[in-house]
Amino acid sequence: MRWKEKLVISLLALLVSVPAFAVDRAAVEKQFHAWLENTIWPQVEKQQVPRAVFDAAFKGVTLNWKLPDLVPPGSAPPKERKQSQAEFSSPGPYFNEKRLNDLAAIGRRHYNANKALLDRIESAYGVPGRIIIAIWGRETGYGTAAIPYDAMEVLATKAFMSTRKDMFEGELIAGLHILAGGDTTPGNMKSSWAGALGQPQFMPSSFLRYAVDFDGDRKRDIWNSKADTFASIANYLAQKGWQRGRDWGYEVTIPNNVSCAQEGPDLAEPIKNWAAQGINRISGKPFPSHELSASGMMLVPAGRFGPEFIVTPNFYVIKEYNNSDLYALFIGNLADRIAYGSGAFQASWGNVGHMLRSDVLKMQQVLVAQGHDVGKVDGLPGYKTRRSIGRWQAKNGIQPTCFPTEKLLQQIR
Ligand SMILES: [Ca+2]
Repeated sequence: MRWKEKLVISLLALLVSVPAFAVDRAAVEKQFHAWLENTIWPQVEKQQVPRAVFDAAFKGVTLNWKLPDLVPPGSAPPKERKQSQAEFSSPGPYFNEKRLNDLAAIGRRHYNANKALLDRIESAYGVPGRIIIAIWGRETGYGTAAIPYDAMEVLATKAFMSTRKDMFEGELIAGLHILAGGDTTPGNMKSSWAGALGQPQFMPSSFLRYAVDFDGDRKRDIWNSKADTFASIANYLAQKGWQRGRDWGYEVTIPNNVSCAQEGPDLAEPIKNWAAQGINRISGKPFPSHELSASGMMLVPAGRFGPEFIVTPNFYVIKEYNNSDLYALFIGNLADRIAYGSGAFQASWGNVGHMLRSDVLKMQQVLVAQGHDVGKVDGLPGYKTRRSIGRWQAKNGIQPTCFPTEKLLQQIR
């Protein structure tokens, strides 16, 4: 949940979501309040949410017409933007060096200043402080990002009239349970424009499941308490399966004669098996001995054109926070900078990307017709597409590169 990107997306969405005709806002506002009373209240009443909590939650709440993706009653849902003409973005720009460097400098100060607290949290949940601080930095700029919205206003508006009403109705009801539990008050329950709460940016349903009180005041305060924020992030990752004592992954070099088509979470091998193929850490250090018998997976987000990794299952746990390989790599890289003073990935991101998704889609269709599993046929080169490309290349006597390029588009037809 990247607040800066979200801001950009929300601005873009604002441009496209303005209904083509005038909506009678006063009438819609009336419908909204009737809907709260007739649709939401009966549900939460059955779930033992007190009436006083319900009333306090919606006191003074009105629809927020400035939110993106709104579909007021009586208006047509926004047309889906056509994706096929879009380019998929190349991974390089995601790792803006200045941004990462700045984030790391500030993160290191927080890491050192909170070392004792982070150590206690690691011993309770098994998640290292460097990972917690990196996620906190990425999500809300170490708690400095504005989280300006009243959560109930956002959740209620989106549950009443947005493109994802059903999901938000569940989150609205979860929000009422948070208030009923007494962790915070309506005035303090702040969210992003998308309803993500507090410094860890939890949706309300995640808050109910994963937020914890770590400073002992019996309130899970992810808005104001650092201890609660850090421990809640750690508990989230722990519940998602974080393996204590293991790192997230390592940048490596893969020898030319070793195929990149061995990528993917479903092709895990003990790390010593990867090392036996000649795959070594790019830093020149050996893999830590306690990792050698544990499982690792090859990850090549830009095929042979960019940095190469052996990641651990913890990499995929970070993806539970935000389902993107690049997000998880960003967190891992930032965490390493914070704790070890390291820098950018050593290999450079090649100048790849710049292809139309429709062209990648064509390649995927040919590969599927030839019996390959490319995952979702969506014009995006995920790991199954990348490794199918590598297998196709090997079969056709071409050195596998495992990434779509213009040249390959001419070859795979
Ligand atoms: Ca607390």
